[in-house]
Amino acid sequence: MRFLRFPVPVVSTLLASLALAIAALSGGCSKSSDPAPAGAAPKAGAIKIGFLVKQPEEPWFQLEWKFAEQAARDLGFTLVKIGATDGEKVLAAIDNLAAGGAQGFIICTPDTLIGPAIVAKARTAKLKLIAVDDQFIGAGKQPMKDVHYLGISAAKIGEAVGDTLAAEMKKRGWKPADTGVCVITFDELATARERTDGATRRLLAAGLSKERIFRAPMRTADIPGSFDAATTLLTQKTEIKRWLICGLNDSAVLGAVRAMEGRGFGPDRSIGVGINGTDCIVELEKAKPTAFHGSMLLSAKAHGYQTCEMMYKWIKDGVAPAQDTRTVGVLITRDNFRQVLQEQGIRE
Ligand code: FCA
Repeated sequence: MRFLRFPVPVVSTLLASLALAIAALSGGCSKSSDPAPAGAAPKAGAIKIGFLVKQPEEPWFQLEWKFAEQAARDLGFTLVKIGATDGEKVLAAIDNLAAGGAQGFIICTPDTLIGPAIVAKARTAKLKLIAVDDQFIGAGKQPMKDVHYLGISAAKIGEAVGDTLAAEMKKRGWKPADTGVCVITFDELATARERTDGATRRLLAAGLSKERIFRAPMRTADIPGSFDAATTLLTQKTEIKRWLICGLNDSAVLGAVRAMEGRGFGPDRSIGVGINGTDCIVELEKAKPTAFHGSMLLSAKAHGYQTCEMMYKWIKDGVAPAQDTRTVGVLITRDNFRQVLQEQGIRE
């Protein structure tokens, strides 16, 4: 396993200005970076790489694409961005990529259990494949370690969330006995489970009792899914006076923060720490602090740019990438987010 350092600063435009290119290939895949003149067919032998994401509307994935576009410009390949929100779209997109002359693709799959089907299709189509963010699950529910993968060190990042929540609880003088933990879970996704398990482990170590750690499963991994999960929990646990909130990513925590606000738990009585650092910028920019204390900022550049670079070298020079690469996160809060996001090339 290889660990990456945090990425070097790069110049970039605002997140908000990112164009959403969610196009099925048949409906016109966005060719974001083509060194050939507009309308011209790619030169014979030109490199074309697909980048498929499961939730194209989320800032995290838009940012991955943005860094992928940067790689396409720097290295001179054609990037095909595809929003693949379900298994059928993924399989159709692979066919279309092959028909369109691509040599490989990078994918954050909408369903990790279709990993074997993706591998089989890629093999038939002679396309190279790198899984990003969400690792494929194969036989016996085990991760498919034979598929090249770049993802986060999920357990460690989850543990850092737990440590941050525990430290904030202490700073405010809250006693573990008065405090409950709202763990917004999405156990069907391994990287999500590892994150929330990591946070839970550290909160237990900090003195929170098992009886006060409540798991609230999301039906969908987005803000409405988390809002509903937290609302159900709050309806049941009316005796809890203060809450700590963790989840798979920023959206999971934001949904719970909104649900808490609706029931009178503002920043004086709840604390949330997210993961991604890219989907909470508007929240941190709010003039008045909310319960969303901060987030573990991940390296969108490694996930977007570096996966493309790996794929490009694999296609061009036959150099296969590392089998398993894990990236780290750094805590951003209202105090430092502007500076850190600028350093990481996410904001100007
Ligand atoms: C998963 C999550 C994303 C992001 C990524 C690294 O795919 O759904 O929000 O955290 O891992």
